[in-house]
Amino acid sequence: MKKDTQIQDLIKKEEKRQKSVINLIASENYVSQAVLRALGSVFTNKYAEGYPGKRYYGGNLVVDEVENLARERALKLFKLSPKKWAVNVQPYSGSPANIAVYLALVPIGGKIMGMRLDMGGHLTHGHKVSASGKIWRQIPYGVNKKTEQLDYDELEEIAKKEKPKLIVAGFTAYPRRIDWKAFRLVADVCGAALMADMSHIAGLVAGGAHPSPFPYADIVTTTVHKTLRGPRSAMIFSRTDRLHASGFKFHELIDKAVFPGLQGGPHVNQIAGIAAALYEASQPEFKKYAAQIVKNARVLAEELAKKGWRIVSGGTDNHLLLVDTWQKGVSGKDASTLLEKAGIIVNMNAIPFDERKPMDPSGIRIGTAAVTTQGMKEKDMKRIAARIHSVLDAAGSLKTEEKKA
Ligand code: DSN
Repeated sequence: MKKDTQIQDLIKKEEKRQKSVINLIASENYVSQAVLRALGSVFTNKYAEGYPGKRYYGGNLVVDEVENLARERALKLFKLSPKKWAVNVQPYSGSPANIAVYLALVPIGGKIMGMRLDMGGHLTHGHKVSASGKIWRQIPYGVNKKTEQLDYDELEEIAKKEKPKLIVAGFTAYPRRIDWKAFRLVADVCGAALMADMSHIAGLVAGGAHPSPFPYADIVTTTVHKTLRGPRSAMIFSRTDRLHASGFKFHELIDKAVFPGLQGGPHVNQIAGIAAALYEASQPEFKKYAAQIVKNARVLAEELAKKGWRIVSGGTDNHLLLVDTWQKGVSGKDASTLLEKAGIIVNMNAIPFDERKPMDPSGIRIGTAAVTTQGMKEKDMKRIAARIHSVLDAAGSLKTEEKKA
Protein backbone atom coordinates (compact mmCIF):
# COMPACT_ATOMS: atom_id res chain seq x y z
CA MET A 1 0.00 0.00 0.00
CA LYS A 2 1.27 3.44 -0.89
CA LYS A 3 1.91 5.54 2.21
CA ASP A 4 -0.74 8.19 2.99
CA THR A 5 1.24 11.36 3.54
CA GLN A 6 -1.72 13.73 3.32
CA ILE A 7 -3.06 13.22 6.81
CA GLN A 8 0.46 13.28 8.32
CA ASP A 9 1.08 16.56 6.56
CA LEU A 10 -2.18 17.98 7.92
CA ILE A 11 -1.30 16.89 11.46
CA LYS A 12 2.07 18.66 11.14
CA LYS A 13 0.36 21.72 9.70
CA GLU A 14 -2.08 21.89 12.61
CA GLU A 15 0.76 21.37 15.12
CA LYS A 16 2.54 24.32 13.57
CA ARG A 17 -0.64 26.43 13.64
CA GLN A 18 -1.28 25.63 17.29
CA LYS A 19 2.31 26.60 18.20
CA SER A 20 2.28 29.82 16.22
CA VAL A 21 -0.88 31.43 17.65
CA ILE A 22 -1.97 32.83 20.99
CA ASN A 23 -4.91 30.61 21.80
CA LEU A 24 -7.50 32.34 23.94
CA ILE A 25 -10.44 30.02 23.22
CA ALA A 26 -11.95 29.57 26.69
CA SER A 27 -12.89 25.91 26.13
CA GLU A 28 -9.57 24.69 24.70
CA ASN A 29 -6.30 23.52 26.16
CA TYR A 30 -3.10 21.64 25.26
CA VAL A 31 -2.91 18.05 26.52
CA SER A 32 0.28 16.29 27.60
CA GLN A 33 2.15 13.65 25.59
CA ALA A 34 0.81 11.03 28.05
CA VAL A 35 -2.79 11.96 27.20
CA LEU A 36 -2.05 12.01 23.46
CA ARG A 37 -0.37 8.61 23.75
CA ALA A 38 -3.43 7.15 25.51
CA LEU A 39 -5.75 8.58 22.85
CA GLY A 40 -3.63 7.10 20.07
CA SER A 41 -3.23 3.72 21.80
CA VAL A 42 -4.47 0.23 20.91
CA PHE A 43 -7.44 0.74 23.24
CA THR A 44 -9.14 2.30 20.23
CA ASN A 45 -9.40 -1.23 18.79
CA LYS A 46 -11.54 -2.60 21.60
CA TYR A 47 -15.29 -3.02 22.04
CA ALA A 48 -16.38 -2.97 25.67
CA GLU A 49 -20.15 -2.48 25.90
CA GLY A 50 -21.21 -2.71 29.53
CA TYR A 51 -19.30 -1.81 32.67
CA PRO A 52 -16.26 -3.34 34.46
CA GLY A 53 -17.02 -6.97 35.33
CA LYS A 54 -20.23 -6.91 33.24
CA ARG A 55 -19.26 -6.68 29.57
CA TYR A 56 -20.98 -7.98 26.47
CA TYR A 57 -17.60 -8.76 24.81
CA GLY A 58 -14.67 -10.97 25.76
CA GLY A 59 -11.11 -9.73 26.11
CA ASN A 60 -11.89 -6.90 28.49
CA LEU A 61 -9.73 -7.70 31.52
CA VAL A 62 -7.26 -4.90 30.78
CA VAL A 63 -10.05 -2.53 29.75
CA ASP A 64 -11.74 -3.16 33.11
CA GLU A 65 -8.52 -2.09 34.85
CA VAL A 66 -8.42 1.10 32.78
CA GLU A 67 -12.04 2.04 33.49
CA ASN A 68 -11.73 1.25 37.19
CA LEU A 69 -8.54 3.29 37.43
CA ALA A 70 -10.20 6.27 35.72
CA ARG A 71 -13.17 6.01 38.11
CA GLU A 72 -10.96 5.76 41.21
CA ARG A 73 -8.83 8.71 40.12
CA ALA A 74 -11.90 10.83 39.35
CA LEU A 75 -13.41 10.32 42.80
CA LYS A 76 -10.06 10.91 44.50
CA LEU A 77 -9.30 14.10 42.57
CA PHE A 78 -12.57 15.71 43.66
CA LYS A 79 -12.23 14.32 47.22
CA LEU A 80 -15.34 12.15 46.97
CA SER A 81 -16.08 9.11 49.09
CA PRO A 82 -17.08 6.03 47.04
CA LYS A 83 -19.77 5.57 49.70
CA LYS A 84 -21.48 8.77 48.57
CA TRP A 85 -20.54 9.20 44.93
CA ALA A 86 -20.13 7.15 41.76
CA VAL A 87 -18.74 8.28 38.44
CA ASN A 88 -19.46 7.20 34.89
CA VAL A 89 -16.46 7.83 32.59
CA GLN A 90 -18.05 6.55 29.38
CA PRO A 91 -19.81 9.64 27.89
CA TYR A 92 -18.28 10.44 24.52
CA SER A 93 -18.36 14.17 25.26
CA GLY A 94 -20.24 16.88 27.14
CA SER A 95 -23.40 16.94 25.02
CA PRO A 96 -24.16 13.20 25.33
CA ALA A 97 -23.31 13.39 29.03
CA ASN A 98 -25.97 16.05 29.58
CA ILE A 99 -28.53 14.25 27.42
CA ALA A 100 -27.88 11.02 29.38
CA VAL A 101 -28.67 12.85 32.64
CA TYR A 102 -31.98 14.12 31.25
CA LEU A 103 -32.85 10.65 29.95
CA ALA A 104 -32.14 9.29 33.41
CA LEU A 105 -33.99 11.87 35.48
CA VAL A 106 -36.61 13.78 33.50
CA PRO A 107 -39.67 12.23 31.82
CA ILE A 108 -40.09 13.04 28.11
CA GLY A 109 -41.64 16.52 27.88
CA GLY A 110 -40.64 17.32 31.47
CA LYS A 111 -39.24 20.68 32.53
CA ILE A 112 -35.52 21.40 32.76
CA MET A 113 -34.53 24.78 34.14
CA GLY A 114 -31.36 25.95 32.38
CA MET A 115 -29.52 29.14 31.48
CA ARG A 116 -30.42 30.65 28.12
CA LEU A 117 -27.75 30.13 25.46
CA ASP A 118 -27.50 33.86 24.75
CA MET A 119 -26.81 34.60 28.42
CA GLY A 120 -24.01 32.04 28.82
CA GLY A 121 -25.75 28.65 28.94
CA HIS A 122 -25.05 25.69 26.65
CA LEU A 123 -27.10 24.29 23.76
CA THR A 124 -27.71 21.14 25.80
CA HIS A 125 -29.19 23.08 28.70
CA GLY A 126 -32.53 22.98 26.87
CA HIS A 127 -32.12 25.27 23.86
CA LYS A 128 -34.82 24.67 21.25
CA VAL A 129 -32.43 23.69 18.44
CA SER A 130 -30.87 20.95 20.59
CA ALA A 131 -32.43 17.56 21.38
CA SER A 132 -32.46 18.78 24.99
CA GLY A 133 -35.05 21.40 24.02
CA LYS A 134 -37.01 19.20 21.63
CA ILE A 135 -37.43 16.18 23.90
CA TRP A 136 -37.73 18.18 27.11
CA ARG A 137 -39.00 21.68 27.83
CA GLN A 138 -36.57 24.38 28.85
CA ILE A 139 -37.52 26.75 31.61
CA PRO A 140 -35.03 29.48 30.83
CA TYR A 141 -33.20 31.76 33.19
CA GLY A 142 -30.64 34.47 32.57
CA VAL A 143 -28.58 37.05 34.38
CA ASN A 144 -29.65 40.29 35.99
CA LYS A 145 -29.69 43.13 33.46
CA LYS A 146 -27.88 45.58 35.71
CA THR A 147 -25.19 43.36 37.24
CA GLU A 148 -24.94 40.88 34.35
CA GLN A 149 -24.60 38.25 37.09
CA LEU A 150 -26.89 35.50 38.37
CA ASP A 151 -29.77 36.71 40.48
CA TYR A 152 -30.63 33.87 42.85
CA ASP A 153 -33.86 35.48 44.09
CA GLU A 154 -35.11 35.63 40.54
CA LEU A 155 -34.11 31.98 40.03
CA GLU A 156 -36.09 31.04 43.11
CA GLU A 157 -39.20 32.80 41.79
CA ILE A 158 -38.94 30.98 38.45
CA ALA A 159 -38.43 27.63 40.17
CA LYS A 160 -41.41 28.17 42.48
CA LYS A 161 -43.64 29.09 39.57
CA GLU A 162 -42.53 26.46 37.05
CA LYS A 163 -41.57 23.55 39.33
CA PRO A 164 -38.97 22.01 36.99
CA LYS A 165 -37.85 18.40 37.52
CA LEU A 166 -34.20 19.32 37.14
CA ILE A 167 -32.19 22.50 37.56
CA VAL A 168 -28.98 22.85 35.59
CA ALA A 169 -26.30 25.09 37.09
CA GLY A 170 -23.17 25.63 35.03
CA PHE A 171 -22.27 27.73 32.00
CA THR A 172 -20.09 28.21 28.96
CA ALA A 173 -19.76 31.96 29.06
CA TYR A 174 -20.24 33.09 32.65
CA PRO A 175 -17.18 34.82 34.11
CA ARG A 176 -18.19 34.92 37.77
CA ARG A 177 -18.11 32.52 40.70
CA ILE A 178 -21.11 30.20 40.96
CA ASP A 179 -22.89 29.99 44.33
CA TRP A 180 -23.71 26.27 44.36
CA LYS A 181 -25.39 26.48 47.77
CA ALA A 182 -27.82 29.09 46.46
CA PHE A 183 -28.65 26.76 43.57
CA ARG A 184 -29.33 23.93 46.06
CA LEU A 185 -31.77 26.16 47.93
CA VAL A 186 -33.51 27.03 44.65
CA ALA A 187 -33.78 23.32 43.77
CA ASP A 188 -35.14 22.53 47.21
CA VAL A 189 -37.97 25.07 47.00
CA CYS A 190 -39.49 23.10 44.12
CA GLY A 191 -38.21 19.58 44.85
CA ALA A 192 -36.02 19.51 41.73
CA ALA A 193 -32.84 17.53 41.37
CA LEU A 194 -29.72 19.69 40.97
CA MET A 195 -27.24 19.06 38.19
CA ALA A 196 -24.01 21.06 38.07
CA ASP A 197 -22.36 21.20 34.66
CA MET A 198 -18.83 22.18 35.67
CA SER A 199 -17.32 21.54 32.22
CA HIS A 200 -15.66 24.93 31.95
CA ILE A 201 -14.33 25.15 35.48
CA ALA A 202 -13.54 21.49 36.31
CA GLY A 203 -9.79 22.19 36.37
CA LEU A 204 -10.33 25.16 38.67
CA VAL A 205 -12.46 23.05 41.01
CA ALA A 206 -9.82 20.28 40.98
CA GLY A 207 -7.07 22.79 41.71
CA GLY A 208 -9.00 24.59 44.46
CA ALA A 209 -9.44 27.81 42.43
CA HIS A 210 -13.27 27.67 42.35
CA PRO A 211 -15.70 26.33 45.00
CA SER A 212 -16.72 22.73 44.46
CA PRO A 213 -20.31 21.87 43.47
CA PHE A 214 -20.10 18.42 45.08
CA PRO A 215 -21.38 19.36 48.56
CA TYR A 216 -24.63 20.57 46.97
CA ALA A 217 -25.37 18.82 43.67
CA ASP A 218 -27.05 15.47 43.05
CA ILE A 219 -25.33 15.12 39.69
CA VAL A 220 -22.19 16.74 38.33
CA THR A 221 -21.34 16.55 34.63
CA THR A 222 -18.09 17.71 33.14
CA THR A 223 -16.09 17.57 29.98
CA VAL A 224 -12.46 16.67 30.48
CA HIS A 225 -10.83 18.78 27.79
CA LYS A 226 -11.20 22.34 29.03
CA THR A 227 -9.49 23.63 32.19
CA LEU A 228 -9.07 20.01 33.32
CA ARG A 229 -6.66 19.55 30.36
CA GLY A 230 -7.60 16.03 29.36
CA PRO A 231 -8.94 14.31 26.26
CA ARG A 232 -12.14 15.34 24.47
CA SER A 233 -14.51 13.31 26.64
CA ALA A 234 -16.82 13.63 29.65
CA MET A 235 -17.76 12.22 33.05
CA ILE A 236 -20.99 12.10 35.08
CA PHE A 237 -20.73 12.02 38.87
CA SER A 238 -23.85 10.99 40.80
CA ARG A 239 -24.86 10.52 44.42
CA THR A 240 -25.09 6.94 45.59
CA ASP A 241 -26.62 7.80 48.95
CA ARG A 242 -29.65 9.76 47.74
CA LEU A 243 -32.74 8.66 45.90
CA HIS A 244 -34.12 10.43 42.86
CA ALA A 245 -37.82 11.43 43.04
CA SER A 246 -38.57 8.26 41.02
CA GLY A 247 -37.39 6.19 44.01
CA PHE A 248 -34.31 4.87 42.19
CA LYS A 249 -30.68 5.61 43.07
CA PHE A 250 -29.14 8.40 41.01
CA HIS A 251 -26.08 6.43 39.94
CA GLU A 252 -28.10 3.43 38.81
CA LEU A 253 -30.32 5.63 36.64
CA ILE A 254 -27.27 7.37 35.15
CA ASP A 255 -25.40 4.16 34.31
CA LYS A 256 -28.45 2.74 32.51
CA ALA A 257 -29.02 5.99 30.64
CA VAL A 258 -25.42 6.15 29.36
CA PHE A 259 -25.40 2.48 28.33
CA PRO A 260 -27.58 1.06 26.88
CA GLY A 261 -29.85 4.16 26.94
CA LEU A 262 -27.83 6.50 24.78
CA GLN A 263 -24.49 5.03 23.79
CA GLY A 264 -22.99 1.79 22.58
CA GLY A 265 -19.40 0.77 23.18
CA PRO A 266 -17.35 3.22 25.22
CA HIS A 267 -14.26 4.78 23.63
CA VAL A 268 -11.68 3.05 25.77
CA ASN A 269 -8.80 5.11 24.40
CA GLN A 270 -10.58 8.23 25.67
CA ILE A 271 -11.10 6.59 29.06
CA ALA A 272 -7.36 5.82 29.21
CA GLY A 273 -6.76 9.48 28.34
CA ILE A 274 -9.09 10.56 31.16
CA ALA A 275 -7.12 8.42 33.63
CA ALA A 276 -3.85 9.97 32.42
CA ALA A 277 -5.24 13.52 32.74
CA LEU A 278 -6.66 12.86 36.21
CA TYR A 279 -3.24 11.69 37.38
CA GLU A 280 -1.74 14.96 36.16
CA ALA A 281 -4.50 17.03 37.76
CA SER A 282 -3.85 15.38 41.12
CA GLN A 283 -0.21 16.53 41.22
CA PRO A 284 0.74 19.58 43.34
CA GLU A 285 1.76 21.56 40.21
CA PHE A 286 -1.85 21.48 39.02
CA LYS A 287 -2.97 23.60 41.98
CA LYS A 288 -0.51 26.28 40.89
CA TYR A 289 -1.70 25.92 37.31
CA ALA A 290 -5.34 26.45 38.29
CA ALA A 291 -4.50 29.50 40.41
CA GLN A 292 -2.42 30.97 37.57
CA ILE A 293 -5.28 30.55 35.06
CA VAL A 294 -7.48 32.72 37.29
CA LYS A 295 -4.74 35.32 37.92
CA ASN A 296 -4.08 35.54 34.19
CA ALA A 297 -7.76 36.06 33.35
CA ARG A 298 -8.04 38.76 36.01
CA VAL A 299 -5.01 40.66 34.69
CA LEU A 300 -6.23 40.39 31.11
CA ALA A 301 -9.64 41.78 32.14
CA GLU A 302 -8.08 44.59 34.19
CA GLU A 303 -5.68 45.60 31.43
CA LEU A 304 -8.39 45.64 28.76
CA ALA A 305 -10.67 47.64 31.06
CA LYS A 306 -7.88 50.18 31.65
CA LYS A 307 -7.70 50.64 27.90
CA GLY A 308 -11.41 51.42 27.78
CA TRP A 309 -12.97 48.06 26.87
CA ARG A 310 -16.18 47.15 28.68
CA ILE A 311 -15.82 43.82 30.46
CA VAL A 312 -19.20 42.11 30.92
CA SER A 313 -20.20 42.00 34.63
CA GLY A 314 -17.21 44.20 35.43
CA GLY A 315 -14.58 41.48 35.65
CA THR A 316 -13.90 37.80 36.10
CA ASP A 317 -13.50 35.28 38.91
CA ASN A 318 -12.59 32.32 36.71
CA HIS A 319 -10.73 31.45 33.51
CA LEU A 320 -12.78 33.57 31.11
CA LEU A 321 -13.95 37.07 30.34
CA LEU A 322 -16.46 38.55 27.94
CA VAL A 323 -15.59 41.78 26.18
CA ASP A 324 -18.34 44.01 24.79
CA THR A 325 -16.49 45.02 21.61
CA TRP A 326 -19.63 46.53 20.01
CA GLN A 327 -19.57 49.31 22.58
CA LYS A 328 -16.56 50.65 20.67
CA GLY A 329 -18.13 49.90 17.29
CA VAL A 330 -16.47 46.54 16.55
CA SER A 331 -18.79 43.54 16.17
CA GLY A 332 -17.81 40.21 17.73
CA LYS A 333 -17.30 38.64 14.33
CA ASP A 334 -15.07 41.45 13.07
CA ALA A 335 -13.13 41.39 16.32
CA SER A 336 -12.50 37.67 16.09
CA THR A 337 -11.50 37.86 12.39
CA LEU A 338 -9.14 40.78 12.93
CA LEU A 339 -7.54 39.18 15.96
CA GLU A 340 -7.02 35.91 14.07
CA LYS A 341 -5.19 37.83 11.35
CA ALA A 342 -2.94 39.15 14.13
CA GLY A 343 -2.32 35.61 15.46
CA ILE A 344 -4.73 35.79 18.41
CA ILE A 345 -7.54 33.21 18.46
CA VAL A 346 -10.76 34.04 20.33
CA ASN A 347 -14.41 33.30 19.65
CA MET A 348 -17.19 35.77 18.96
CA ASN A 349 -19.80 35.53 21.68
CA ALA A 350 -23.18 36.96 22.58
CA ILE A 351 -23.20 39.21 25.62
CA PRO A 352 -26.21 39.30 27.99
CA PHE A 353 -29.23 41.04 26.41
CA ASP A 354 -27.41 41.16 23.08
CA GLU A 355 -29.35 42.92 20.36
CA ARG A 356 -27.15 41.57 17.60
CA LYS A 357 -27.44 38.14 15.93
CA PRO A 358 -25.57 34.99 17.10
CA MET A 359 -23.55 34.88 13.85
CA ASP A 360 -22.29 38.41 14.49
CA PRO A 361 -22.84 39.20 18.16
CA SER A 362 -21.63 42.11 20.27
CA GLY A 363 -18.68 40.53 21.98
CA ILE A 364 -15.83 38.11 22.22
CA ARG A 365 -15.04 35.45 24.82
CA ILE A 366 -11.46 35.15 26.03
CA GLY A 367 -10.02 32.34 28.16
CA THR A 368 -6.62 31.73 29.71
CA ALA A 369 -6.37 27.94 30.23
CA ALA A 370 -4.33 27.18 27.08
CA VAL A 371 -1.85 30.06 27.37
CA THR A 372 -1.35 29.23 31.05
CA THR A 373 -0.45 25.66 30.04
CA GLN A 374 2.25 27.24 27.86
CA GLY A 375 3.66 28.89 30.97
CA MET A 376 2.37 32.42 30.42
CA LYS A 377 2.02 34.70 33.43
CA GLU A 378 0.71 38.16 34.33
CA LYS A 379 3.36 40.07 32.33
CA ASP A 380 2.41 38.07 29.21
CA MET A 381 -1.25 38.96 29.80
CA LYS A 382 -0.34 42.66 29.82
CA ARG A 383 1.43 42.20 26.48
CA ILE A 384 -1.55 40.27 25.03
CA ALA A 385 -4.02 42.90 26.26
CA ALA A 386 -1.93 45.60 24.56
CA ARG A 387 -1.97 43.66 21.28
CA ILE A 388 -5.73 43.01 21.46
CA HIS A 389 -6.28 46.69 22.17
CA SER A 390 -4.15 47.91 19.28
CA VAL A 391 -5.88 45.57 16.78
CA LEU A 392 -9.42 46.33 17.93
CA ASP A 393 -8.90 50.01 18.62
CA ALA A 394 -7.68 50.55 15.07
CA ALA A 395 -10.82 48.83 13.76
CA GLY A 396 -13.07 50.81 16.13
CA SER A 397 -11.54 54.13 15.07
CA LEU A 398 -11.99 53.19 11.42
CA LYS A 399 -15.69 52.47 12.04
CA THR A 400 -16.11 55.83 13.81
CA GLU A 401 -14.46 57.61 10.87
CA GLU A 402 -16.78 55.75 8.47
CA LYS A 403 -19.83 56.83 10.49
CA LYS A 404 -18.68 60.47 10.47
CA ALA A 405 -18.04 60.46 6.70
N1 DSN B 1 -18.62 24.62 22.87
C1 DSN B 1 -18.04 24.65 24.19
C2 DSN B 1 -17.53 25.99 24.51
O1 DSN B 1 -16.81 26.53 23.69
O2 DSN B 1 -17.80 26.52 25.57
C3 DSN B 1 -18.95 24.13 25.21
O3 DSN B 1 -19.26 22.83 24.92
